[in-house]
Amino acid sequence: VASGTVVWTLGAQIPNVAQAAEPLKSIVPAPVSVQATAGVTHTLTSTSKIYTQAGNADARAVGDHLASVLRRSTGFALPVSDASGTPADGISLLLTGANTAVGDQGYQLDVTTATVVLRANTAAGLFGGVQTLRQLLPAKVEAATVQTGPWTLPGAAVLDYPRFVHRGAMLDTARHFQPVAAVKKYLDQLALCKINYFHLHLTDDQGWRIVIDSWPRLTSVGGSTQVGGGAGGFYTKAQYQEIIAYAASKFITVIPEVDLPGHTNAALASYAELNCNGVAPALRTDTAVGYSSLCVSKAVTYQFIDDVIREIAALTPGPYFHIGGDEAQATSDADYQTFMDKTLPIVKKYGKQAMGWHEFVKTTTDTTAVPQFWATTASNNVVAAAAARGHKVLMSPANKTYLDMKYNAGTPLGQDWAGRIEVQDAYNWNPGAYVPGVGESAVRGVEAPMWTENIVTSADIEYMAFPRLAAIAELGWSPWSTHNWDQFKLRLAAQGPRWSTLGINFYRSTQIPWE
Ligand code: TNX
Repeated sequence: VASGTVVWTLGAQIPNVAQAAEPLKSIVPAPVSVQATAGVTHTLTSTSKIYTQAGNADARAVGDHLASVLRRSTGFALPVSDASGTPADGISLLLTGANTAVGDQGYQLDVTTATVVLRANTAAGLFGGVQTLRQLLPAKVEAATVQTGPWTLPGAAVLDYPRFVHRGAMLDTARHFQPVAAVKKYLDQLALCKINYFHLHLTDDQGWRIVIDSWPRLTSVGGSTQVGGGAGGFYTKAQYQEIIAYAASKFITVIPEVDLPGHTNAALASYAELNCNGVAPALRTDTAVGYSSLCVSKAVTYQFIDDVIREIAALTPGPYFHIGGDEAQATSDADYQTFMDKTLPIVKKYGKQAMGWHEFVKTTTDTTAVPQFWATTASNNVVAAAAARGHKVLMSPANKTYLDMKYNAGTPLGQDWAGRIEVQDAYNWNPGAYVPGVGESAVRGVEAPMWTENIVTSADIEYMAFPRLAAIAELGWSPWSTHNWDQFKLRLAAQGPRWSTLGINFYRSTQIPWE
């Protein structure tokens, strides 16, 4: 380490912390390691340039994304062009020379007086590095209109890569339909936190939200209402693809969910033949759960499932298909087993890997099936047995990660069946040592679900997601050695002005000393 450098790992004993520039101490999620170069800064000017790996369209797209963020607030031209070698000025986004430790999602960021250099092995890594770079500039860099500088970054060397391969967020578009614009807005916010999977809950008792050409009444009837009786809505196939492409531009993979065999009243109301008694029930706009089931004994049920999975899989580039499987109280255990025995091979047939709420995993020994743990009690035999067989588990304990839970008794939105979740509750647990028998190596990652029984607008989503989403994202990204509430709350506090500038309606928890 050269003299003049302050080196520390966040969460460990921080030497000379006073010497480090404030933004370097406030990155969320916390990087693996940060070195501050005392006395060095880099200032963007009207002649600054952005260079990207020559001949690489994906790196260029990340450079264009960075330029669009910076142009809005700085007013600078920031032309983007091919890098030749390692440029001697400007901001460079390079796919060469990265420390091998950064893997396929991490990055290395070096800020010197003359240059800002991001290095990664993939464009996804560069994109993650850009999210960190944004946090090294003043909060007003996030403004939509031109602001006054200076636009100064602290001298630094950051080395960073995720703890888990999967940092996810889910949005329930069934209970309250979420228009494409609202989904895109949430995707913008997820990207800030280095979230890389977006789980789209597309069907439930109260609504079916995606067009299936071979079963058109699913949306014309099943998509026509929502909780509370509003007009509902649905995505056309083109709109679903628009969401996927928008997510992909932020290196986020979409996981579609069709919740089966329960949570299916909207489908049952749309097609009488899917019901064992041949009678279509009424559409439902209440929030009860556990009363609906597809008819396990009818052949038409599996024709329906084949068509639905085939049509959605054909539009979905990501490797996962989420089949729900939760709260199937209206399906007997034997029928549930029969149902999964017939449905899981259909997911495979269309080239996808099955994901489901954790109870489905008791029906299969196929270790490519991913259980999503959502219980409120950590000890869980079904999930521990799955981990022992070799399944990788996605962690969404409802009393830690459910973004629809109230923060406290005074929270106007949300529910509290899994408890109330203040920011510290969302942060203070270890996904790699939470469920007995499901250790670090059996964990695929974390996901924060947003159910929308009484969450309607983007403002509602933001209020419930922020700041807890940042806590869950940090648990998924940052090394456990950085885990420290007293430091995390200060880092979160520094995000407040950024979120305000971005117009995010975050909850100003009294646990956080907001700046
Ligand atoms: C339980 S968690 C559900 C959802 C509800 C949610 C509300 C899970 C797999 N199922 O159907 O929307 O609680 O918090």
